[in-house]
Amino acid sequence: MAFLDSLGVADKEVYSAIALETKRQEEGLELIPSENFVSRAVMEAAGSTLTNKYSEGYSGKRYYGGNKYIDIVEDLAIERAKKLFGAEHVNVQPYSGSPANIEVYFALLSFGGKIMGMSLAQGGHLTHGHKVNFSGKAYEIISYGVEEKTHRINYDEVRKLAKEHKPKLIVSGATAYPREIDFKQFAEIAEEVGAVSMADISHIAGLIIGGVHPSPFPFTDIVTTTTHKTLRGPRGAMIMCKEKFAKEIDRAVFPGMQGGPHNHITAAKAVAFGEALKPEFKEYARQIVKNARALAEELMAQGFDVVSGGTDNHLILIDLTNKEISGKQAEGALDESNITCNKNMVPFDKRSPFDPSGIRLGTPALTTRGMKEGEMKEVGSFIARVISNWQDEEVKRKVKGEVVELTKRFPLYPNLYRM
Ligand code: DSN
Repeated sequence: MAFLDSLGVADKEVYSAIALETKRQEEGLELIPSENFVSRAVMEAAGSTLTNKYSEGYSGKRYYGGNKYIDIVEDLAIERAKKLFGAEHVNVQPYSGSPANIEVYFALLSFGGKIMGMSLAQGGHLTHGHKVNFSGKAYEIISYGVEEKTHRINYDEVRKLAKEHKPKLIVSGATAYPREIDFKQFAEIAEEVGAVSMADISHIAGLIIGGVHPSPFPFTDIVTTTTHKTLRGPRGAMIMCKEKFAKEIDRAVFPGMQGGPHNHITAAKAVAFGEALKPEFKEYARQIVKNARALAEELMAQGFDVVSGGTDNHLILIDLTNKEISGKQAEGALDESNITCNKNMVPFDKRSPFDPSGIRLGTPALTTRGMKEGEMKEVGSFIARVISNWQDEEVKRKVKGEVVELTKRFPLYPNLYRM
């Protein structure tokens, strides 16, 4: 070979950044609800020779030769995804969640067509129609949110809005909604107004597999999900749909929007789906929810205002308005103590998205490390100590030490990327 095939020898600069990031992950408490830690097997597939191959098209119908093994991998990913969710048709090629959503819109609507989705400011996603996103620029958007009093979706309001505006597509799903989503009601509302129903289950896909969140199947027409959140696979996405939408969806993905599929990632998706089919994954999903509940309870006991008064899923949204700290300041202070979360808007936030009133926390990653309710109590008290003393360097340093000690009891990637 013309190059040295060990990264540590071939490129010390990149290797050292990866090693430092690995150490950061090992020695920190990862509480961003959309993040997780993949297995070594998933990582190995993602770092495989499949990155070398072009495969535009679909299994058995490719635009390049030499795809017989790529077909095996893509077929495996599709079959496993179908089994996991009970989906009729699956496209595993979407590069990530945002392209997947845009591909669905591209498949179903002409530009200017009407889409109804949850507003980002109240828990939705940029691609559900935000004005700075392609979805908000290319389509007419009708946004729904949550009720001011309960911070929950009011399905009567959603129905009223749908009847008034008659969208062509109704999108359900969220990135900062700690409560159960009633996908069945969404599908019924869509049917009542003659719209197609779409559920973006990116955040909760793993919980659905584990039976701890209601599934959008079989009633929802189209379901998108990323594969790297609670599903614990590689960074990527897929689109699942009823057979009658299969042709349009596949054509929107390729040649409509994308080029060659990322075959190494397809392989990693197949491996992750194989893991998610095992009974242990259901246990993992159940523990995510138990941990989120335990963390929410501890935080409420410590005087935090938890949006909607708790959680049904993997995610907790804290409104810091009653504390002397903004979301951005809280994110920064926690980071100094090796606790990673993200600042987030809370419903009806009076502050800006760049420095909102809240932070968003989640338990998928810590649960992967093996932490349980007892550790969540500790984590809640770390968060409380840092936020109550966020300008006190000594407290932040002390908590950081305790965080590192806790993480040592839950090793993540032993012997991987050492300096
Ligand atoms: N970035 C994802 C999240 O954190 O929820 C959504 O795309």
